[in-house]
Amino acid sequence: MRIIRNINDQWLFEEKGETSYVDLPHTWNAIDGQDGGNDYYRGTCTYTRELSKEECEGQALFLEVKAAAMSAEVFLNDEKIGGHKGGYSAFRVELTDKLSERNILKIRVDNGENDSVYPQKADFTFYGGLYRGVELISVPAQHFELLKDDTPGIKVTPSVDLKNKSAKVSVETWQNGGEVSIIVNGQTKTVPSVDGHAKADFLIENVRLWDGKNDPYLYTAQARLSSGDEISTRFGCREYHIDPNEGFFLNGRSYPLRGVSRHQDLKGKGNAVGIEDMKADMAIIKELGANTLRLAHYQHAQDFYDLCDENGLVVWAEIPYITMHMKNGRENTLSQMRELIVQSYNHPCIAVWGLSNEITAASPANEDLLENHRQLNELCHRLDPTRLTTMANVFMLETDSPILEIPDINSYNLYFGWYLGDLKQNDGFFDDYHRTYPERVIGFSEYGADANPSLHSVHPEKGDYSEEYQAIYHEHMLKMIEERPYLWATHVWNLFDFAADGRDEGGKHGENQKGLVSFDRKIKKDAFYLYKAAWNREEPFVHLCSRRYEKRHEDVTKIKVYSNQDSVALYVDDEFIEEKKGDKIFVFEYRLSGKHSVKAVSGDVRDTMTLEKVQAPVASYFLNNEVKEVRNWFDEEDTDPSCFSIKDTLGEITRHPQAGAIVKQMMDKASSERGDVANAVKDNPALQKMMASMTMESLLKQGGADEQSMKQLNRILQGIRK
Ligand code: GCB
Repeated sequence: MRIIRNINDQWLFEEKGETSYVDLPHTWNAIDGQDGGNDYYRGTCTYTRELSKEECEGQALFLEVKAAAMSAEVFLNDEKIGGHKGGYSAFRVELTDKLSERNILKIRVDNGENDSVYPQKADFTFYGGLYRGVELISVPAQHFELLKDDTPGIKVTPSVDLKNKSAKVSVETWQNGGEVSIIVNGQTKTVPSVDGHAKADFLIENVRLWDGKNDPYLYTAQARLSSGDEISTRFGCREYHIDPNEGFFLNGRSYPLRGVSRHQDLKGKGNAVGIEDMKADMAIIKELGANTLRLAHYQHAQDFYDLCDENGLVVWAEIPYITMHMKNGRENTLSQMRELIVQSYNHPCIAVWGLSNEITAASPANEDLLENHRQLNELCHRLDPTRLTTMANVFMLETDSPILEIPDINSYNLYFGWYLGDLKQNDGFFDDYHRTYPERVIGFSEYGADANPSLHSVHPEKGDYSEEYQAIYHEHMLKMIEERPYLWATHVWNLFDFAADGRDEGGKHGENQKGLVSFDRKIKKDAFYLYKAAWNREEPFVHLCSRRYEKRHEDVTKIKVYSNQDSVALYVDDEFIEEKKGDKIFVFEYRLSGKHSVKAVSGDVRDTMTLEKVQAPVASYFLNNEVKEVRNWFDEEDTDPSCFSIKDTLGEITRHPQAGAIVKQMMDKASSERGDVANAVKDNPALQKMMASMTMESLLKQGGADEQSMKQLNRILQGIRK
């Protein structure tokens, strides 16, 4: 018999000499890790608990720590009995021979700076603590393996024959001797343990596939030893492959992966979330209709991979080898990857292993970094020949970098239209890449724009943090993705706002606000409904956008509706205004005069909001309460398209001798004034290429040019024929 007891209650917690009793899951950064200033406590804390006699019963006893962020040392009765490096994977320690009359367990956990444990530099809070709970596992003397990388002891490798509708299922177990009975789909096989390893193959005829969202069917494999120890795991039978032109295929048919990324933390709780929180997140993902998740930037809870199995989501799983390569960190990348794969191997949801994220952002792609990636890639293939490897590259990594040849498939994180550049550069980047490397698989691992749902704008602009700019940004991205079926997967950054204590922007402290949903999960921003309209075809809905922009000062206002229906009717104050046919986005105009109730209707579904005409723009809708003149002078100027203008890209302009000379002169002057930055651009061909595809208008705005000088340059360019 195997008895699993959670021991999550009543731990004596000590932080900087102060003690209190806490229950697990627990983090010490739930508040200071989320309030901005980048000043949350990073150091060592201890958790101590006496184990009762009953909890120590059994022939062999193991402690399982589901996660200890970021490193841990385990002591029993003051003797060190184990330790672990890495804050996102589980680890076990055997207690059996160390037990005495009274047993005091102490776990010292450390999230301080460290030059050999990842992550150390990244855009999220490195919460410390025992944030996924702790268990005691009591087993007979003869038992399945528990120690090696916290293995579940049972490994299932299905291989599907789509033509014959069958699956060969190979089940392996590890144990300290005896015979093993393995049961799969009603068939039992008894096999000997040879050198601690047993293996049995099964054939499932008329196999029911794990078929993504359509039918995420799960089988169970069980294994028993004569001692009574018993383990089981769920698994799914599925086949996938990826085509450089046509993208992802699941079970033989095209299944474009379109979805979001998720960080695991929650407002007020940090990373110490429970199963109910995870289920609530999954309900939101189901409502959105995504069919894939990038579970960034580290191993997530096994409970969450279970939820993905059950709900048919195709998952990208990764380790926190992120932003900055550390010369002492290689062993840690390998151990975190080994644990991720060993602990998560049986989940059918997982399709790819992510080697790293934006690793060249703060480190050169030197030989040490390349070798680290080669070893990771080789490790993934050795431990798991059934899955592909990938990595998420930063936008300024040149596409001919040798690092792109290491993983099986590629992906880029691009933020054109948010941190820099124009939305259209995203389109151009992928078109160029696909043209240059038609045989390579490419995906879009991150894209997003921050939005604070209390900020609003009638003329949304990059950098204004308005809910409206985020919506426009995603409208562009959704269309660009729909037009590029070769993208093997696309993941919005991020589904939820998350804690990044180093951030202090967009009217909030300590949050990255690129979420489609707020950090407390209470507000679904407009962009959420855009994707819902595209991805959730089952649940008819209409959604009125900018509902929080209630007090409007413009005379004629825009009323935008997102819907998965093909027509939407608008009513104001119960009077029918107009019905429009369309696809996902429906835009109406209405002249305001006082307070109105607005209703959007399609068939049986409706949404309502109130609007009110006010005399002046409401300051609280603007970042820092600074009311901006709501007009874009450029759109009001008459532009002759046969002549150059600042709407043309730098590349287009510089190719023309006369226009090019003018712009070059202007840029030389600017670079002599801004030395270092300009030199960095000069020496970086990837950045130069990027700038060439940006419009002059966007470059000027980014460089802080004022309206006058932009108008002046525009007038000069308008005098030059194309
Ligand atoms: C990235 C990183 C991610 C950040 C994101 C952002 O490229 O991979 O960790 O949170 O950008 O919002 O800047």
